[in-house]
Amino acid sequence: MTFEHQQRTLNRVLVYGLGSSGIAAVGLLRSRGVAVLGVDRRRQEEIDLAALAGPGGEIGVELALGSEPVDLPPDIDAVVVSPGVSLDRPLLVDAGDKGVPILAEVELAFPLLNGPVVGITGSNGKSTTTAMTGALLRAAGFEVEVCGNIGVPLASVVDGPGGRIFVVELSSFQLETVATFRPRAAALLNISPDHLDRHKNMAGYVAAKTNLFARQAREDCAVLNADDPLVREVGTRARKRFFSRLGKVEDGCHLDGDRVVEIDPVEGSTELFKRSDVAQQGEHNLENAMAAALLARAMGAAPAGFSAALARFEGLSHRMETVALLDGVQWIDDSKGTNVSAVLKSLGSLPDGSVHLILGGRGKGESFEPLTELVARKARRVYLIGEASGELSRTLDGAVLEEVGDLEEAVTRAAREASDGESVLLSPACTSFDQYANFAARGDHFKRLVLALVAAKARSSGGSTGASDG
Ligand code: UMA
Repeated sequence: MTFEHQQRTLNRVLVYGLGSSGIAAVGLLRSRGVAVLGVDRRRQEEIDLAALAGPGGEIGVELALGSEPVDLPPDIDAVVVSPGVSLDRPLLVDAGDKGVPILAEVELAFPLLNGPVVGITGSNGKSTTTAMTGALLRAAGFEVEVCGNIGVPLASVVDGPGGRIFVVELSSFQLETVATFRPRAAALLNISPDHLDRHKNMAGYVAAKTNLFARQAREDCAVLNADDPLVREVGTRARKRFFSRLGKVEDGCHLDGDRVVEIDPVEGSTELFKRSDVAQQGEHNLENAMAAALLARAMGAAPAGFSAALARFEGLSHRMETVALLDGVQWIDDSKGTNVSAVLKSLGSLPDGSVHLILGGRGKGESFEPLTELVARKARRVYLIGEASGELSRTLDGAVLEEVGDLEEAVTRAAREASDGESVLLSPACTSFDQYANFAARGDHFKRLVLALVAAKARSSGGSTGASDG
């Protein structure tokens, strides 16, 4: 069987990285009869071989594990690269030199989709907006696949009934290597420094993000944040629709008192929902809801069900998620707060002088300087963990800092220090990769530690804890 993909015949493909994205790519390629060579720096015992197995339980894939080849092996027609693999890896440089195409997993999946695509990117809020867009479309009666960087690889949902809308969260890593990916509607929520260790500088990062719009045509829709100067100026052939929390727009949506109103140059104005319908706290969640509503409108959704869907929307794990209220202290998991601007938002939503903040992990090459003033104002104490502790400690003068090493110690110290009416916030401004597999594993560990405190308290007080799970 031969497999035609973007006018190329693929007989043998190298899949680089065997995490969730790579495993989905392997499954898709194998189902199309393509021979696969799977490469990963991890050893065989660290790879989820069961997930890699085909329908009959057989692996059926050649594997090169435990180290990464420097040269591209012979007879490879394309390389599918996992988002976490940097394009400067020698094998990928060699593939580029030899003219062998390097495809993102989303690029592999895109031409095989049997429905239109909504693409969502931005430095912060993209998972929430992706889930919200899915909820609004479902409320309007559409079949939806919510997927991409949110945790469900696009390649894993290719095969399924027709008529689905694919609502895809896209990271800058995924967008670096797309060449034909063209969403019918796409949103850029905001841009602030992130992943600069990978993209080298802000220009590289912005170029990856805006690559989402590069192939859109006039009949497509680009949803842009009018309040973000970098986003406002994005160039695209698509119809630009803006959302604004702060001003008025001519095409898109803005606030009119409590009402979020859509403005269409032809159709006039329509109420989409009320600001008070948005169940999640914080101005950024209002922005996320505005973007989601414009995307859903672009796909033909009537706004009648938007208010109820936003009011029902539960929010995502590890994003300002209250884990427990213990002796009047609110324990909040914001493990997804992996950059400075995310922490500015999470910390900004809490009262001055009341926060025990857990910061640190692996830095991404961005300066922590913008945190200084807000941390000094909001945080009663800061507990520093992971590789970035030293840099954070040098930067955040003016705050009460403790270098505690890891999360377990941070939780122990915060439990001792925090008192009624205060909160303990894990919002680290860093990736988790120095100590965990990913932000979810870090957030889950935090939750386990907090729930152990709740259980210990219950034991010591004979059942009555004064605690509630959030
Ligand atoms: N690997 C190598 N060599 C390298 C780098 C990695 O062999 O140089 C291997 C690792 O050993 C590992 C595999 O590649 O086995 C990991 O691949 P990956 O890091 O791309 O992770 P996946 O499990 O495939 O998950 C990816 C996204 N991960 C990243 O972008 C880092 C997930 O986003 C996404 O949910 C998933 O695909 C499905 O689409 C996570 C993320 O942290 C949530 N994203 C970043 C963010 O949101 O900020 C961008």
